[in-house]
Amino acid sequence: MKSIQIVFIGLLLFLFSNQVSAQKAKTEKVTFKVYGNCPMCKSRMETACDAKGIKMAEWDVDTKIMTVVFNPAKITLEQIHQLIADSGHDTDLKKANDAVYKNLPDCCLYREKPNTHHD
Ligand SMILES: [Cu+2]
Repeated sequence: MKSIQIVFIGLLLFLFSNQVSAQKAKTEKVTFKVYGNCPMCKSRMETACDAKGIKMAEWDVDTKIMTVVFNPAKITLEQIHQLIADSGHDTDLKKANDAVYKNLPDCCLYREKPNTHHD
């Protein structure tokens, strides 16, 4: 009886691990440019990416490159660009709304002062 249970548990684990790898295969990794200045910008745009379908979002302050791992079945790349633009940051695809942009802290105004924090 015990051996049947072990075989059964083994089978469950096998099915489960297959499912996990199937989910992993569904994600896509992209990199694109997002304009911003500082760690505050980084946290703002990464928080904006805290959405369904986005597994990971990381922005590099120096290169201005955003790396996103997402599930295309749940969210489109265009929607991701829109989320970031909605937080006040221009991407190479979507421009942030001027009103939202103007509400950013002074040091984050990357359009007029792209070199804040680098002086
Ligand atoms: Cu900033």
